Amino acid sequence: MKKFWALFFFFWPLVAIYVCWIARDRNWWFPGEAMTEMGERIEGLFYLILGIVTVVFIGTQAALGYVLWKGATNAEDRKAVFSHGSHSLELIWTIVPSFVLVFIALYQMDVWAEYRVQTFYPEETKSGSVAELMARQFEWRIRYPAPGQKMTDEPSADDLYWVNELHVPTGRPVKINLRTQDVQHAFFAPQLRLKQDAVAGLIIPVWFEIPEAGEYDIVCAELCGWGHYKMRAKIVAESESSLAAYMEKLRQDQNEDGFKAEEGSDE
Ligand SMILES: [Cu+2]
Repeated sequence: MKKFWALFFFFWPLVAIYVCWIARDRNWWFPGEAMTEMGERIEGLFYLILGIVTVVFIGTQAALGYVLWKGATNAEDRKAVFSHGSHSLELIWTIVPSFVLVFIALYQMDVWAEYRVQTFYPEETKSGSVAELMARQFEWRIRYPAPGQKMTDEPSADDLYWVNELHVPTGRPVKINLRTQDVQHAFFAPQLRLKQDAVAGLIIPVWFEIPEAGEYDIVCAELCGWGHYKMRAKIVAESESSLAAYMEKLRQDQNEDGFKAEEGSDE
C-alpha cells in the first residue's frame, strides 16, 4: 500500500508537466500569437521564467519522488534517522535561487523600462495621448480629443465619447490615459500581452503599437464587482484615413440634434 501512495503522489507532477507541455500548442498560455513587438518580448520573458521554473519543478519533484519511494520500500524494522539538516545543502539552495532571481531582474530591465517607465516610452508617444480610457463598473468609457486638438486631463466641450470600443491608428506607437471612475480595474489586452491596473486618483499612461489593422480584445483583469465578467471591450486598429473618417462620423453623430431641414425646402 505504501508503494501505491508513493506512486500516486508521484503521478500528479507528471500530469502537471504533461499539461504544461501540450499547453503551448493549444493556446492555453496565450490566446494565439502576440500581435505586437512588445508583446513578443513579454512572451519571451514569460517562456524564460517558465523554463527556469520547469527545471526547478522537475528537480524538486524527482527528489521528492525518490524520498517517497525510499520511504515506501524501507524495511519495517529500520529506525528513522534524525537529521539536523545539511549546512552546505542549505547554502546551495539559498545562493543558487538568489543568482537566478538577480539574473531575471537584470535580464528583464530593458523590456520593463520600455513597457512602463515614461522616459523610455517611444518618442512618438511624447506629444500626447490619443484617448482616455475610463474604467467604471462595468464598462470602458472612451474620450477622444476633437480632431486636431490635444488630449487634456480635464474634459473639454468638444471631446468625443464612445463606450467599449477604442479606435487607434496602426503602424505607430500610441499612448492612452488609463483611469478609473470608481474601484480598481485592470486594463488587459491579451493579444498585445498588455496589462495595467487602473487606480483611483491616478492617470496612468499606457502605450502600444499595433502593426496590423484588426480588432483586439480588452478585458478587465481585476475582480471589480458583480459585473466584472462582462467588462469586455475591443481595440479597433485601423489606418490613419479610416480612423479620421471614424472620428468625423463620431463628431457628426454627437452633434446631431435629431432635427433635419427637409431637402429642397427653403426653410
Ligand atoms: Cu473592472
